[in-house]
Amino acid sequence: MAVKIKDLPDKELLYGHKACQGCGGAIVARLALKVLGERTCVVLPASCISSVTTIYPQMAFFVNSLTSAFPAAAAVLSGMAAACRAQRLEDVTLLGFAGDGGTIDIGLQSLSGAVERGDDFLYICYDNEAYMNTGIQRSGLTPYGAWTTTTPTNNNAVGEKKFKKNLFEIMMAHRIPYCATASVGYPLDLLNKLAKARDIRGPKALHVLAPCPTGWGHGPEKTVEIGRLAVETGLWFLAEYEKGQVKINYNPKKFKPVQEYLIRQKRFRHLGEKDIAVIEEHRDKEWEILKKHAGRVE
Ligand SMILES: Cc1ncc(C[n+]2csc(CCOP(=O)(O)OP(=O)(O)O)c2C)c(N)n1
Ligand code: SF4
Ligand SMILES: [Mg+2]
Repeated sequence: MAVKIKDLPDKELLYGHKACQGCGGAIVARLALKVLGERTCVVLPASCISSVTTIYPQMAFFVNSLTSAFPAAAAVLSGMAAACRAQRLEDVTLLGFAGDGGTIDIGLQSLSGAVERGDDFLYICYDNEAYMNTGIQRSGLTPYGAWTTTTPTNNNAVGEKKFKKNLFEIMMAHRIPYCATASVGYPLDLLNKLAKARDIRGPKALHVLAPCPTGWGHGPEKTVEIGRLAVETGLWFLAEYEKGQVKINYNPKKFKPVQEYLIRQKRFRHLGEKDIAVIEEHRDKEWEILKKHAGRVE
């Protein structure tokens, strides 16, 4: 059944954290707990969200939470799933909440192993497209052209020269029971995907675009707008994979010009027309692949 905003509990399970104003990752965590509820145990690998929520004694999660080693979130979730089975705890939701670096780079093998084992957990990658907690270094999910401290843009350099890895496809390749992409720009879509994931047994993964005002260079009040523009320009996509089928949740006839998204962020301000053409060409190729997936049943 579709989630309605008015049905969400008033009770907050994440508050008093020290994230920057407008932090997309903090929005994702707050919304996740609204849907998943008090019987949630969160595993947080080293990241912005683990740092800003666990400044003792001002702990911000009002559910059980555990900070894991950077590569180990999904392995810890597997251990917790075994403990739940041993104690016959069936009403607990195990939630991994990791950044892009902690997921697509150092955490990928532990995530792959846990998904392969078929343990019952939900893994959320909040994607702010760089290692923000340690000072904005690039990750395997940093987009083409972005400035970071390890992809400098002086002397007309383009910034990041590679394209984002595709976590959605990586999870699909595991034949995971459910995975989806989402954006803080579409909170209802995110809430519904959280609810669906909560009710499916086995491993589930959500990849959520989570703008970061500090690392992306936009105003804190623009987080949701930027999250929407990413989707409307086709640079991010909303899709689900379930029972071997891909569904595209938002498929515009025409994308907005990518400049509308790029121009609002300081990390892209050095880009010229040639770079923008590269970004658009890559976007169109990615959409062709996505549409092919959506037309196929496994
Ligand atoms: C093995 C190991 N290497 C490096 C670090 C330092 N470290 C802590 S958080 C972090 C960046 C995390 O980036 P990401 O997962 O994208 O989360 P974000 O901070 O962007 O929210 C790094 C490199 C660490 N804690 N452990
Ligand atoms: S640096 Fe970015 S991800 Fe980290 S707390 Fe600030 S806004 Fe959130
Ligand atoms: Mg990050």
